[in-house]
Amino acid sequence: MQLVEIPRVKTLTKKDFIEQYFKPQTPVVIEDFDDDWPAHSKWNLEYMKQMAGDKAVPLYDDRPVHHDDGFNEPHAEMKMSDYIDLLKKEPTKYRIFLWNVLKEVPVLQNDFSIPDFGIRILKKVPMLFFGGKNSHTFMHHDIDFANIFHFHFEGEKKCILFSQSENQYLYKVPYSIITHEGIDFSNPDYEKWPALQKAKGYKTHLKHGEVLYMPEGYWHYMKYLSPGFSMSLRTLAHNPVNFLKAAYNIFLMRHFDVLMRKIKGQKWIDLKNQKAISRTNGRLKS
Ligand SMILES: O=C(O)CCC(=O)C(=O)O
Repeated sequence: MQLVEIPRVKTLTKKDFIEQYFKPQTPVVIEDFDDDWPAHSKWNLEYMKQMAGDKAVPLYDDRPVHHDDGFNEPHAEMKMSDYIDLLKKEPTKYRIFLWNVLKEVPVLQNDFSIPDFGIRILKKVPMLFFGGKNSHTFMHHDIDFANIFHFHFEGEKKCILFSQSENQYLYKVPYSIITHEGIDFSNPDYEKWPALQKAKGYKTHLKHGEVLYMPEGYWHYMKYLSPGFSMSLRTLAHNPVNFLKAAYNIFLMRHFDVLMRKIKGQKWIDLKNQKAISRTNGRLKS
């Protein structure tokens, strides 16, 4: 993989964000964006335990997709206070993925405001993500091709991004939004996944108080180097083609995939994984 560092700025005006990053659809890290938010000084794992300790939270680990699973179905559940104790005690693969702060703990909204980057951010879906040391997400892109502003709190997280232009090298699994789950993007085996050598992408380490802008449909792999959490704010896809792809994913693709899992069982998952390999390696040869 040919990865360059994501550009970093201390602060960014609305005009510069639109001209230099949103229009060309290029990622950027803003280092000091949330300094004015109460969240900047308050949000850490202990505070989350105090504010949301009693909530039952859905957890995901890194097991491969199984045909019995629904689309993006959690693998376990725990009380938030127990989960945070676990994060602090030892490395764990369990992550919280897409947890709506507004719905679950509305009072946390007092700690941040919806920023004005010059594009309309959806107010109702501020999503939280948590992870233990060394836990990681699969490489995926968001189903809705959103522009994402990803604010990180406590700990450090490694992020690898690719734009949709790199799809041909990424072993994308058909009828899904993930790449082949066998790939370790932190240390890829190029003998097994030769096309990855051609993929051009971005990398960064995100720290407390930094915000990563991920343009529409960007693939992202996140590895928690220490326990921490992040909040993603999102917009609708602005590019009409991406908007249509989002509608197709949400209204057709995911339902078709769930139906095929029911009809064909594990064979469907295995077939999709084989196709991810044969299509990508086939294109590499031709
Ligand atoms: O950092 C994570 O745990 C996942 C983040 C993510 O997938 C997102 O913001 O869309």
